[in-house]
Amino acid sequence: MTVRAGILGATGAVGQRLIQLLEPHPEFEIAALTASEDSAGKRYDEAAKWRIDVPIPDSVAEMTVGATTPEDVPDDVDLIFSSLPSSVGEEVEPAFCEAGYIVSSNSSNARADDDVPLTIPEVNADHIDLIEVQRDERGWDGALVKNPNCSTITMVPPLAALDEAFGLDRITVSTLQAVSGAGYSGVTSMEIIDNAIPHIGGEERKMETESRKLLGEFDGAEVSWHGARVDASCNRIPTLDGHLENVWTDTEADATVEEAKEAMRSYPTLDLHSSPEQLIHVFEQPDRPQPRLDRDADNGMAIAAGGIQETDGGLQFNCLAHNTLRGAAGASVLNGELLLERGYL
Ligand code: 2RA
Repeated sequence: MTVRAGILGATGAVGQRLIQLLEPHPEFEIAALTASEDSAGKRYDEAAKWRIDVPIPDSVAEMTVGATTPEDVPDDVDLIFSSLPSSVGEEVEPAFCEAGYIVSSNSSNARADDDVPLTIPEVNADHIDLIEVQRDERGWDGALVKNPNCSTITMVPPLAALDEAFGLDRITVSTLQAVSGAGYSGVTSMEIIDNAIPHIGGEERKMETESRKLLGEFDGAEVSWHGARVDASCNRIPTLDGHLENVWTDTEADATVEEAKEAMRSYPTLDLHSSPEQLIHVFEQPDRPQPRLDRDADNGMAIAAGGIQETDGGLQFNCLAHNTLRGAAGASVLNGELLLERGYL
């Protein structure tokens, strides 16, 4: 089955990354692009005035952009990818679900809702079946599925590996986040060169709550959030792409560095590196394979972990991921693959 995909917010940084990942993808074809009212009716290459350094094929550049309403998206679109500002998403995404569309969303609204699947396929794929609860409660023919914040995605797979092996009592994280996480306003703010900004609005609470939902247990009816205490501090630094994070965990069981390495080494999509910054260059390879759920593929969508050390309470490690390729856009595409794999498309 080829999934006909629509992209809401197609002209933004994440929208452009979605085009980059979906256009060559064997299971998806881009069938609709939407953006602001001002852009509606224009060719994509006219509407997308501000461009990040990703290839936009002619077939997409020539497409006409619609307005971000269900009326402007063809009925035969099977899956909507959304990367809208949360203030827009909280209005628009339910309208698409009521109209019968399934939405794989990177927008931060509704991630904590009890009936909304918040998924990283390698970590908690079974949570996707919350869709059934959502449809019963909301009467939608469509469905809303969320991926977490890109900074959350970077740390949760390595944390899941340690949680499975040792149990986690407490998680503390300090992030060093690239400016591309802030989209247009971020990338143009490279004036922060030789500076660091010790706060990213709302980011800390997103990481603290989303990680507990992702690491929680799903019994078929509801998710019991993980009981670990999570504290986050988020910093913006002058790099273009790639979130680097320092994580401390208090483990329930004693854990050695070697045991932690083994737990991470065998966890899907984790690349264990002695120094995680090596990985960022993998994402920039022009011939990098597309994101796939295939655990064994060297798909370049891995999350680097490394620098594991023992601490008084447990372990400390570093992790790094490309925030718009493995985070944002890639996370939404991997959830699209999960929806397809589980028969929801
Ligand atoms: C950021 N994680 O980096 C947030 C949203 N992309 O700004």
